[in-house]
Amino acid sequence: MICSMKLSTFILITVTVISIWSSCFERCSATETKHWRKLKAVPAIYNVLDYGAKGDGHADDTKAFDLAWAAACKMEASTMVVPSGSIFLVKPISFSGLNCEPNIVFQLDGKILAPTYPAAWGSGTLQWLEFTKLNKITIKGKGVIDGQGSVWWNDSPTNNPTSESTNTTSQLSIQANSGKLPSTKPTALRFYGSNGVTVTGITIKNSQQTHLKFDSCTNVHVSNINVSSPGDSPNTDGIHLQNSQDVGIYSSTLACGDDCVSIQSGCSNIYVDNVNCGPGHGMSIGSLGRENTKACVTNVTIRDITLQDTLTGVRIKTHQGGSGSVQDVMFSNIQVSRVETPIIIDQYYCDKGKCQNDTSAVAVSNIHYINVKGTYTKKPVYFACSDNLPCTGITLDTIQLQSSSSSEVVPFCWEAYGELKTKTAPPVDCLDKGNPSSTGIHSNKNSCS
Ligand SMILES: *[C@@H]1O[C@H](CO)[C@@H](O)[C@H](O)[C@H]1NC(C)=O
Ligand SMILES: *[C@@H]1O[C@H](CO)[C@@H](O)[C@H](O)[C@H]1NC(C)=O
Ligand SMILES: *[C@@H]1O[C@H](CO)[C@@H](O)[C@H](O)[C@H]1NC(C)=O
Ligand SMILES: CC(=O)N[C@H]1CO[C@H](CO)[C@@H](O)[C@@H]1O
Repeated sequence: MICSMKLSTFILITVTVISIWSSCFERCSATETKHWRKLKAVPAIYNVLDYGAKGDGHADDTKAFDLAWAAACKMEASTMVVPSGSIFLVKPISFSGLNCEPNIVFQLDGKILAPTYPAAWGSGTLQWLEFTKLNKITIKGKGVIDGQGSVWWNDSPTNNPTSESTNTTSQLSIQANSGKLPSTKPTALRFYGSNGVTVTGITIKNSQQTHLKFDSCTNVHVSNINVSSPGDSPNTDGIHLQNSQDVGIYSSTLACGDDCVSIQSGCSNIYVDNVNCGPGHGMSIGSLGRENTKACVTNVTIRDITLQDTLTGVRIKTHQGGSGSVQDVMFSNIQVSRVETPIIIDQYYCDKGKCQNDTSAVAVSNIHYINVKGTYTKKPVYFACSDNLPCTGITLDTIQLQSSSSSEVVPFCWEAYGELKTKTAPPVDCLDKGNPSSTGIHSNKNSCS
């Protein structure tokens, strides 16, 4: 009796709880569906053609891009569309994320062209297309960003129109009342202060200077992009990373006039996989420590890279007088063809005529080379480390480098400490075993933690 009463009470309570819960569930899901319908009713797609862009490659479409962005920015997970089949002439522009909703997609299937007439650039700007202060931003598509950089590449750029833009009546009329291009050459596409950045599929060509730059960004994913500019175009880095963490660069082709990938101060947890580089200056960490600055780079993996006809293969370059450190770097599966110097650490890097000698340096340690193969034209291995602060923890495993001419050259080492994990070809006998007796580390100056 007592027992069955308890049971019926239990059933009653259970039924009540279930009915309350399910009625709540119905109400909640109903509002959710309504909310979802409301979102769907306003298609969150913003095509620049609907905002007045002409897309004829001559008219200035900057305003239309500004308007389309302003609209897209207000809606979470919206898409701004730059459609295929059109060419958009766009002046320097900033897609700012201040007061924007997160998760915007910039669908680039058409072509964006940089103006070549000086008036478009004012007194100079650091970048042409800027995405800044965004939370989750994706640029994807089959489109092209063309910096038309050749007008900037001469030492004293004048307003001579490029061969690619001869019929630019509107451009020429503006040129008539303007002078030269500014001396500051812009980066074509720059991301600043953003988290969760994806760039995939697009082509960036003939940048005025660096093609793609990430500064102060976290969680960056770059894949299947194509960077293309001539081998003799000055300072046209492929991808430049600065003060950025957790960056992956995958399956891309980089042909340019400077470093294919350049990893600068403040970068950590960088992963580069399956990249083809050339022409260009190779894969670089640095230069670091310019003008006595402190630089910190840690945890970099660069793997499955092919390089052809480049200045270097994998390189670390630091200036005398700098401080900070480069630590925990792995270069693996690096295939070189006719590369001047495939493996290089240069702590005497100097990109002007003469640089001051100095005892302080950016410390370089735990640098691993695994499976580096192919042909070189100048020197197979070049380690020029600081007298005061030798390189430590260099390991070489499975290195097979042949001269592409008949004369083999011996590796060069200066104050470079580490070990050979396997026999190497050529033999790298010049590497000092173990650790230097005095490391010379100025603990505060070189500490990065
Ligand atoms: C990259 O783009 C350039 C210029 O548009 C083109 O010539 C080249 O074939 C492209 N490379 C790849 C791998 O798509
Ligand atoms: C080093 O970077 C990789 C990404 O390349 C990351 O997965 C790993 O967790 C990092 N290691 C440390 C110790 O932070
Ligand atoms: C720096 O030191 C090297 C080697 O001792 C020397 O040849 C060079 O002249 C010095 N450079 C300057 C600018 O003092
Ligand atoms: C031949 C040609 O394409 N001419 C065009 C050059 O640019 C002007 C200004 O945009 C156009 O009006 C012409 O049709």
